[in-house]
Amino acid sequence: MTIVNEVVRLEIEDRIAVLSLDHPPVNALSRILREGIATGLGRALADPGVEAVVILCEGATFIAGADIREFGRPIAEPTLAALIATIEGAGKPVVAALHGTVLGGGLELALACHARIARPSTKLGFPEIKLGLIPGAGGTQRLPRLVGLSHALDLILTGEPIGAARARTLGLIDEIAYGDLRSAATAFARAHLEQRTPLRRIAADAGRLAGTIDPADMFDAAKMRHARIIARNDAARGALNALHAATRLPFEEGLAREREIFAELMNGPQSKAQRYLFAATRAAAKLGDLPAGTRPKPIARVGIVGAGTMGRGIAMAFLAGGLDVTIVETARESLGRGVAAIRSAFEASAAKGRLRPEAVAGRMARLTPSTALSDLAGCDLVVEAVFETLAVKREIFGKLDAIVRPDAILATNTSHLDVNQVAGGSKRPERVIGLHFFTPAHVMKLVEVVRGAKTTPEVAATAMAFVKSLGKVGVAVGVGDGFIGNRMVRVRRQEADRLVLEGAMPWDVDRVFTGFGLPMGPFRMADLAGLDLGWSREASSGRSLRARLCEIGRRGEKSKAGFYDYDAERTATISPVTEGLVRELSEAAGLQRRAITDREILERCLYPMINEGAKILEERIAARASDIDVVWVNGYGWPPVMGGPMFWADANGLGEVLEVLRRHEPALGSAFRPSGLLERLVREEGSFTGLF
Ligand code: 3H9
Repeated sequence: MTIVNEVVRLEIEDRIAVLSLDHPPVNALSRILREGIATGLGRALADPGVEAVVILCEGATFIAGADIREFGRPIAEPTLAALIATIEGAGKPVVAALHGTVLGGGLELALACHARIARPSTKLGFPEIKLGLIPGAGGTQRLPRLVGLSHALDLILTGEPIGAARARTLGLIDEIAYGDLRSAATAFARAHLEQRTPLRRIAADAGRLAGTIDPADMFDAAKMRHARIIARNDAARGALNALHAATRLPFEEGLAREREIFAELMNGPQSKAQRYLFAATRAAAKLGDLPAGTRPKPIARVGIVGAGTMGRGIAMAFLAGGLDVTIVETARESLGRGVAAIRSAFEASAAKGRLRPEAVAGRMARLTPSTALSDLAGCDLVVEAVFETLAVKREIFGKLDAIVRPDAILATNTSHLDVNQVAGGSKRPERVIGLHFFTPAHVMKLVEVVRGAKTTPEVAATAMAFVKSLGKVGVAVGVGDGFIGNRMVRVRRQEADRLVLEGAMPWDVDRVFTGFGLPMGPFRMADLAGLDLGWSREASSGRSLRARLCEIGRRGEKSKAGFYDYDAERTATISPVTEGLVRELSEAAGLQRRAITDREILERCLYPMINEGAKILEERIAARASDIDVVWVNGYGWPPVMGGPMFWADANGLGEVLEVLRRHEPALGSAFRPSGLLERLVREEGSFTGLF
């Protein structure tokens, strides 16, 4: 065995050289790894005793891509492109032995090898689009040649990985290794030699592209299939162009076109935003203040109190995560309705092909419905998802104290109550935490993990790890009304409501937000969530537009009417009823309606929201500005290509944000009073995202 460098070893066994790469955590193609592979490969190819080479990785995965941390800086030699050309041009067979997540540049390197063999659990994909990029080391040119244009379009535009079985069907890999990967790969290489299989260089022939009858039709079909991804997405347009080049240019020219597009995207604003979010999401997952040695505890059995909308969604998220769930509801009928709703939601997913039909039964078998809190005795974690009434939540926690194990975690799903006060209902406030799921909880990725004053580091670490294990994005937040997301939304809503009274219509406000780049504006979003959230007929003020709409049965999209009217396809149209109510309310408030510019709408709704974000940072409700952005992207549909509100504010200039707030403060009041942090950052020419 020879050590090539710190991360690459070379072993030669009976004519086969095995290059093993060991560059934790994910074998990213940093300079040192590229160097090691180039040197090791050079030696193996020059050695007359070596007839074939196997490239494999130690650790959890084969190469998961280029090293993202090197992006935006000059790339040191050897470049990935050069390394890939050397591999493909080798005169001896090079076999890629794959496991884990073979992504981006890792898959590009594997495609340069002459054959690929993978463990059954391997996932393969081109996630570059999620970083605002396209595969930049030949992926857009080799993939369509290997698997055909249509599949290449799907893989590159969605960025979603596929499993080994599918990869084998598409021809992306040649073999699945059911036993030990290393032995299977060396045996595979040996068979290649014995059968004198010609070296397959994907670049050297048009492969499946040669059989493409009508590429234009395939592009049109892919544009329809992926219309939502392509809209306003520079990388998607870049991918289409690069794949177009693959269909009409010789390989080398296509490669040059790919390189050009990759470089443009890398320097563009969208990729910068998406790369920032990649790091932001991983930073959010880490609690910076844990004492050394704090370890998360495993969670296997979970309980939920409440089978209403939230309880059901949370139960579905837990069941999808493979957990045993006990759901408790006081009234038998409500419990039955909740369980039936869970089953039918899973069945609907199965009917759409998103879930295997047998998985529905499997998940339902892990659900235990009950009307007795005492059935939660064996749970590691219990989440209460009952009404937003402090006294009720405190009472439940008090009762749970006597039922669950002393080391179990009690979580509240409150969206705005003081978690410390909820925790006060329990004799073990140190084991209480907030888990604020977003509706629908089985779909939305975000969970705000609310650390109370007494929550122990171990409970916080366990909650964060647990949320990650569900495939969700956890962001730790401090106690404060509305935490991060709802607190900022409230400021926006207050201003949007005022604008509507003064002269704008709800659809004017929404149009400004969609024009800005968000998928929907505040009024459309409110219709989707339901206007009666937190409203009751008995307590209705009847004074706000929202209350008036609820009173006449316009409860949002679910009732086919809210701020907008909805047809059977849920298409929103302008509502004359809403318009009439708006005018009535303006008159009742003694306001002379006036024309309001789009600029004013944006300034008044967006800038105080950013100001609120700054206050959230000052109060340490959020640990980092990037946590706020992670909340907005994963919980409120802020497009990743725009980074998040705090990133946007930095990019747009904090000086301008401050100037706008100061200009509006005299007339509009406290939401526009600039936060001290914002003033300081402008003075010091700092930025939100540069703070921590
Ligand atoms: C590309 O390849 C471009 C090419 O086409 C062309 C080039 C010319 N680089 O996510 P985790 C770190 S673009 C550097 O928590 P998991 C990550 O920051 C790239 N670092 O683990 C974290 O570090 P830390 C295409 C990376 O098990 C640690 O690894 N590839 C990279 O949940 C663990 O990460 C991708 O986009 C990287 N490429 O998931 C793949 N990847 O502990 C991106 C990860 O210091 N990566 N790290 O915070 C992933 O999707 C997931 O990390 C993966 C593991 C599925 C691999």
